[in-house]
Amino acid sequence: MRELEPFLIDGEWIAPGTRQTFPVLDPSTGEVLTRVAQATDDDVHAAVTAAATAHADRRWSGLPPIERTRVLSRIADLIEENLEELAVLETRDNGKPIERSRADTAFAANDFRHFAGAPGRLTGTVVPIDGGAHHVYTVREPVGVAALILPWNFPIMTAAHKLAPALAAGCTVVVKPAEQTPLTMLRLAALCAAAGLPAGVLNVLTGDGRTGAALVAHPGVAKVSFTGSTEVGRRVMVSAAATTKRLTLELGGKSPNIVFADADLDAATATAMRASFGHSGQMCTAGSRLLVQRSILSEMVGRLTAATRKVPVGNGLDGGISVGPLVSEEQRQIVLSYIEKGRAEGATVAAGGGVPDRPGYFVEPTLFTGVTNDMTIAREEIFGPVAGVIAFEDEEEALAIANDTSYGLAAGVWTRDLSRAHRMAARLHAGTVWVNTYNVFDPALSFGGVGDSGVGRDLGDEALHAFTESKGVVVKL
Ligand code: TXE
Repeated sequence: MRELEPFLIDGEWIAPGTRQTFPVLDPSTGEVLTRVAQATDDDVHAAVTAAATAHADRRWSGLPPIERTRVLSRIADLIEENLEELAVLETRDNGKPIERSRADTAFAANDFRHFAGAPGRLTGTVVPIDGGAHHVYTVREPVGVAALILPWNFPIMTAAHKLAPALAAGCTVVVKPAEQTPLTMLRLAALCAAAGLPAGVLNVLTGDGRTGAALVAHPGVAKVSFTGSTEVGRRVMVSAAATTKRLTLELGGKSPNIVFADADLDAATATAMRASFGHSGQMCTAGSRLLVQRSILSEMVGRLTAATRKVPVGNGLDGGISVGPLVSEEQRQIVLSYIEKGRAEGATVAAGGGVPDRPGYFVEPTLFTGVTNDMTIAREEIFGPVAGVIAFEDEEEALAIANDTSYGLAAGVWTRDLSRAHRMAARLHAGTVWVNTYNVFDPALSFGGVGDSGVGRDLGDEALHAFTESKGVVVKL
């Protein structure tokens, strides 16, 4: 790795030069991997101008759809050919277990593979308005310059979730990866160029929230797709309103994972470990509220406690690890303060609750019992390996507790009763409901939330269409 990583504007890799730089750390060790620049307002302007020029020149949208399909497919090929290198880079940058990074990178390739098929499918309609006096049709056009602002928890995957449909729709883009994890996005940009993406179509700026805010405020940006905290998402909405930008916001969650007494308890327990502690709980869909029917409460608490104690913790590159470090010391302090709040508000630590004796930003997988839905740990997104068991009597109470949140990203339901599964799926306020499983995603399935969990959807046709505008054409015959 170089000592300083450049960023990309209009096909040129720009060295940090005299700009302020900041370190990119390995969360497993605290070691400095490299440094990147804090892109300035001038850089933001240059990147947006490059993207706007590429858009105006129709450098990308003007290619035959089959050519765009070819480039997007080639990006998918190159991600797969470089999968191991990208996965190791992701784990070093973010800390996540290497198997997780491999899976995320493979998913990123699939995003491009899936959306590679889209350019030729972006068809309009013919609208029969008045019995033939006019010929009326609609076309789908790219929105223009899209700003893609990424989080640190799934760096390469979120990049692909947004970039693949944006490019498939014919947009040009400026991407700002999270300041904690810029490395795989920079590598992906090099692969996109190698795949034949014309200069200026994809620009990448490193920097923190100031760079993100400058991008959102820039009048040359037509659409913002943001994944991050609800608080910043709201600020993005306010700023974007000034120039009527289109928005997709994928924000936080406090998802319920509901276990009924008739469920397969082995599967429910094993999956609850992944849902709550996978990626150290740094998932917007984390099943951090474990709702358990009272008739099986003591049995499930026994199973969950034993399973939580066995979750393997360690350096993500070692393999076989479920819980790696948190992304930063700051994030660890936030998580530890939530554990303290849980104790102070009367919940019981059944497993974990502390910090393993090793370097890096680790927190033990922590299971609280005796949690009620009004406690802070049941209301606020923790973004750490912390889950709380909440008891319920019956279906109605499970629904009332599950829906008593300002969020609405995802929910899990565990039951062998098919009717109950569908009743619950219909009444849960969530963008995704998983029945007898959790965290199953696909590029074809749209993903996003209701309420404080966001606006619009990543993935699926909905993401593709959200990077387009529909135009009606009316021709008098
Ligand atoms: O998020 P931020 P942070 C949640 C999670 C986490 C908390 C804080 O609970 O603990 O958010 O994480 C850029 N205008 N999620 O501080 O600040 C920023 O540089 C434009 C949930 O990392 O929202 C980064 O690229 N952009 C989540 C991105 O926004 C701004 C994933 C996210 O950072 C900006 C991440 C501004 N004013 C965190 N300020 C999920 N949905 O999965 C910052 N950014």
